[in-house]
Amino acid sequence: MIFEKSSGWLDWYQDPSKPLFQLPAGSVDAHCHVFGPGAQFPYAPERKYTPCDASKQQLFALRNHLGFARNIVVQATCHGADNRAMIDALVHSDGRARGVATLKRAVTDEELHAMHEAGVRGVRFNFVKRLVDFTPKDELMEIAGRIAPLGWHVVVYFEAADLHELVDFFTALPTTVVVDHMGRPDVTKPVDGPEFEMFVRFMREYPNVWSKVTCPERLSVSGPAALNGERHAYRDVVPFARRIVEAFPDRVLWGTDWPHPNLKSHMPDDGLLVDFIPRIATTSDLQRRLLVDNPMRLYWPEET
Ligand code: 0GY
Repeated sequence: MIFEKSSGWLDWYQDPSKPLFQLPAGSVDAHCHVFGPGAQFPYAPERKYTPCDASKQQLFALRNHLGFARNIVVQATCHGADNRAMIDALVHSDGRARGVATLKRAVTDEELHAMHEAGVRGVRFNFVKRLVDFTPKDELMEIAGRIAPLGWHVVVYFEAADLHELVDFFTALPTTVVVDHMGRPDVTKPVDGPEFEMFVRFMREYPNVWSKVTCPERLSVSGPAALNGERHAYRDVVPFARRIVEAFPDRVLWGTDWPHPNLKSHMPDDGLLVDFIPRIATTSDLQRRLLVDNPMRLYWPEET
């Protein structure tokens, strides 16, 4: 499938391959974004990067091409706390997308209820310094207290080195907490070394903590090169993701991260990313939980 390329895009992968792995029926791409289009939904003045436009129509075309049934559209930092592009995608998805917003404490109850109506089910707190300016933790805790009664959860994004400093805040949150990209482990370190062990212990000790086993393309040092001509890209990330999937099979999610903001080294082939899944979830039972049961329980609980 070739996406039609409009002017002004940077080069995200235009011709994703068809995955060899057949996704289970009802699979959810639980981490992806829409960007703009900037002419309709301007990027935030405080953004740290300006992305290529990546529209809802392109996201839905990719969903169908890869074989997903639904999407979770996560508000990206380049749109700040202006959630209109993300919400526009939800309301045009025929009920097949739900979302995660970025909020400021000034948000009104009416706005929260309108977002819920549109399909928002979570709020994202981003602690990655290259992406966002600092927000005081008391403001974040106040927001968490306001979204908890709606049944929403908190998605957190941070660097592995910052976990020890954030643990107390995360464990005080009154909701389910979903960690982006396994807390960004350094995959050149041992999978059973102290840094990743700390993340595993964090999940073990706090049963309300979930993890997205996402973004091998961001974490990998070995990169996308296929091994022996097979579709075995990002092999250095496999032991980390597999460990989390096997230890916490009911608290993991998977997503493409399309359109892969901010990647400098390469743009991944989303078909190759889908073929990463059976290497980290090695049985059909683990695959169904990762791709269907868990995201449905979190985002469409009324259907489970
Ligand atoms: C991701 C990762 C990144 C960017 C964002 O919201 C964002 O801008 O999340 C990143 O640069 O690591 O999950 O999309």
